[in-house]
Amino acid sequence: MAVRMDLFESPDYYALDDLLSEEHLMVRAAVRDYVKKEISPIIEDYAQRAEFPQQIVKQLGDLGCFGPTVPTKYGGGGLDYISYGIMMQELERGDSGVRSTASVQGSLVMHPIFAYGSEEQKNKFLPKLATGEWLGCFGLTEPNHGSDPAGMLTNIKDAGDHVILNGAKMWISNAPFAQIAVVWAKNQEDKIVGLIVERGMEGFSTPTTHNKWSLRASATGELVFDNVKVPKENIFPNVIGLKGPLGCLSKARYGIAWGALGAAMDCYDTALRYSKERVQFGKPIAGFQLQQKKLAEMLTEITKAQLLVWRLGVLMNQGKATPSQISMAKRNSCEIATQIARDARQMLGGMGITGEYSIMRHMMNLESVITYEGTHDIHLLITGMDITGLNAFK
Ligand code: TGC
Ligand code: FAD
Repeated sequence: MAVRMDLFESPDYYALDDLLSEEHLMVRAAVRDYVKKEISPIIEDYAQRAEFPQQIVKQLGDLGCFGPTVPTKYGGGGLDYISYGIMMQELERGDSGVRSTASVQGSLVMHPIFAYGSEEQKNKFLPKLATGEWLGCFGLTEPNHGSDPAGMLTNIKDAGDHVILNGAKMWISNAPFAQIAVVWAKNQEDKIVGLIVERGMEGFSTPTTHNKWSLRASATGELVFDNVKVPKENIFPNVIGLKGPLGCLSKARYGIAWGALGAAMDCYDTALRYSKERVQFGKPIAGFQLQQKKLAEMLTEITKAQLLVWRLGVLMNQGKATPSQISMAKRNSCEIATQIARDARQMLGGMGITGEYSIMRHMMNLESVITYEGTHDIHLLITGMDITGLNAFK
C-alpha cells in the first residue's frame, strides 16, 4: 500500500490565529499531528472497504477528544468550547466519520450522562467513555420519525425495579461497536425520557446498516429493543421531555459547525496545491481566471465561516449561545463545505473522482453531515421561526 502524504496547511486569511490562546493552538497542533500520522495514511482504504477503523476509539480517548468539555473529575478534558470546536475541525479535516465518532461520544453520550445523569451514572460510565474503553451511541431517530422526533414510538413500561423497553431506532452512528446506547423513549405518561441501555441486555441488538455511499468509514446501525429489561437506575433522573435530546444536539451541532469547516479547508488546500502543479495549455491551471474565481470564493466563504464559529465559541463559553445561533452556524458550515467540495473536485478534473485525493470522500461524507443532526431545511426553519416568531414546521 502506497503511503499517503498529508501536506495540509490551514488557511488563515484574516489572521484568526491571533484570536486563539496558547492552549487552543496546542490542542490544534496535537490533533492535527494525530490526523496526519494516524488518519490520513489509512482512512481512504477503510472508506473504500466500508470498514470502521476500530483502533481510533482508544486513540481518540488517549488524545482527549472524548468529552473535552466534561470536567476532569469525571475523566473529561475540562477544556473550553473553542478547544472542542478546534478538535472537531481537525478530526473532520481528516474524515467526517472520525469526527462523528468523537462528537457522538462526547456530545451525545457523555454530555447527557453528565448533564442529566445521577452521580452513580456519572461515576460508572464517564471515565470509561472518556478513555475510549467503552464506545457509546445515541438513539433518537426512528424509521418513521426523523425530523419529527416528538412523534417517537419507542416506549418503556414500568415493571417494578426495572422498565420494559420496546421499539427501534435507525441511522445510529457507532451502534454496531457500542457498549452502551443513550436511548430516548416515551414513558406511560407519553413523556420523553432518556435511559442507558447496555450491550448484553437480553432483547437488545444492533444490526449494521450497509450500502452507504457516505460516511463509509463510520459504523452506522439500528438499535432494536424487544422487551428489554432496563434497571430503573439506568434512567436519567434529571430531564424529561424533548428538550433532553435537543439539548445534546445543540452541543453536537456546534461541533459540526467547526467540523464541516475542517472538511472545507482540506478540499480548498488540496485544490490550491493541485492547481499550482497541474499544467494545461502551457501553464499551471491556477493561472486561469475561472480556477482563481473558484479558489477566491472558497477562501472567502471559509474565512467568513471561521469568524462565525469562533464567535459562536465565545458565546458558548459565556453560556449565551442560543439553539438558533447554533443552527445558523451548522447550516452555514455544511452549505459552504458541500459547495467547496464540489468546486474543488472539479478543479482536479478526472483525478478528483479518485481516492488518490481526499475531496470525493469529503464530498460524499458531507451529504450525511448536511442531513444528520437536523437537515439543512430544518435548520433554515429554525432560523425562520426565530426571526419571524412564526412556526413553519407544522
Ligand atoms: P419544540 O416544541 O420546538 O421543542 C421541544 C422542547 O425542546 C426545547 N428545544 C431545545 N432545547 C435545547 N436545545 C435545542 N436545540 C432545542 N430546541 C428546542 C424547546 O424549548 C422545548 O422545550 P419545552 O421546555 O418547552 O418543552 O419541538 P418540536 O417537536 O416542534 O421540534 C422542533 C424541531 C423540528 C426543531 C426539532 O425536533 C429538531 O431539531 N428536529 C431535527 C431532529 C434532529 O436533529 N435529529 C438528530 C438525531 S441525532 C443525529 O443525527 C446524530 S448524527 C451524529 C453524528 O454521527 O455526528
Ligand atoms: P425526514 O425527516 O424524513 O426528512 C426528509 C426530507 O423532508 C428532508 O429533506 C427534510 O428536510 C424534509 N422535511 C422534514 N420535515 C419538514 C418540514 N417540516 N418542512 C420542510 N421540510 C421538511 N440519528 C440518531 O438519532 N443518532 C445517530 O447517531 C444518527 N446518526 C446518523 C448517521 C448517518 C450517516 C445518517 C445519514 C443519519 C443519522 N441519524 C442519526 C439520523 C438523522 O438525524 C436523520 O436522518 C435526520 O434527522 C433526518 O431524518 P430523516 O432521515 O428521517 O428525514
